[in-house]
Amino acid sequence: MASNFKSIPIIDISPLLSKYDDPKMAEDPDVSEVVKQLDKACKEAGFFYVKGHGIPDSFVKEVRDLSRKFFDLPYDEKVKIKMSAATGFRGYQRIGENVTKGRPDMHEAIDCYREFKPGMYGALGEALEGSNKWPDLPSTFNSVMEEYISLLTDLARNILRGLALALGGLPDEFEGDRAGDPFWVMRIIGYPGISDSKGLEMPENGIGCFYYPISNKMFVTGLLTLVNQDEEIPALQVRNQSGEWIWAVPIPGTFVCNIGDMLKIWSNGMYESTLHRVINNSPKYRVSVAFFYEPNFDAVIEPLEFCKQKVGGIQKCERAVYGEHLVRKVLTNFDFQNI
Ligand SMILES: O=C(O)CCC(=O)C(=O)O
Repeated sequence: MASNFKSIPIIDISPLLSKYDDPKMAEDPDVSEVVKQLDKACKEAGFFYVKGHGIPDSFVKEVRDLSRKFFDLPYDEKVKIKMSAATGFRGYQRIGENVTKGRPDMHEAIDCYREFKPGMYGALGEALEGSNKWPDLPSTFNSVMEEYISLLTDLARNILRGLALALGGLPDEFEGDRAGDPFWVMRIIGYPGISDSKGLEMPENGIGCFYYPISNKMFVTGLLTLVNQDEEIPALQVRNQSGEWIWAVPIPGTFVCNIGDMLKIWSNGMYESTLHRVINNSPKYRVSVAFFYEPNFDAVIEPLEFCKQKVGGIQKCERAVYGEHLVRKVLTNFDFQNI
């Protein structure tokens, strides 16, 4: 449960990255300091910024710039990579197709998932079978995004090594059968400003805004999310224990990270995901790129033994199979009738 935090901590993770393959990383005082901060942030807010992550700001910005260029294209161009059940829920969705608690969300997006061989996950994986749908324009979109995914996968894996230590485990606790083959998800998202509905009506009680409680949002189901947010527009808010919405203001050179529901189970409830929402009350169009580092598709998630031992061996969270959880969310997340 989040505390009454008033701001979101900023953690310099560079010591963690420089020692990531050192078998004695846990004993390094600088790594220990990062681990302490990660633990505090996960217990108190479920959210933190990371700086010192090693990915050049110019590249992070290029990813946002290309996203903005794509969303600026006419609808006829964007819809060429339209998402549907037949594309394995990969591709472009227009404003209003993504639904939270029956209400259309005020964003458009391209969704992509880790690709896998058809049949690899049996009947359960069928819903997500398909190749990612990259647009022809801007022409470098595909190559830049593929490189970004590769960098973010490594970065998230290294942050998780720190989180594993923070929980009291070994650095590679989330490797192998757990999340060694992460079923990553990436959402490239555009939020119209208040005067920019792109010809679509705003929902009744949300001028230029959309709300999405984490518990109801499909992609916030896994381990760790890294958000590359527009540097100009504060829009992401995180709810503290007393219900106040705390701004996750854009901080250049950082990613905003939050922990997911599968980490709650693995940590036996020590860490918990936190409600958040995005409200773009500015007249400007906002872009963000959210990368979700997830468990292996077929991972069975149950509280880690050492996390159970901390509370007298009591199991506080129910087991889940990640792929089942994800597919259930995907299948209830879209309203294609809106198209
Ligand atoms: O756009 C953002 O700032 C946050 C996106 C996000 O966290 C999500 O889609 O779950």
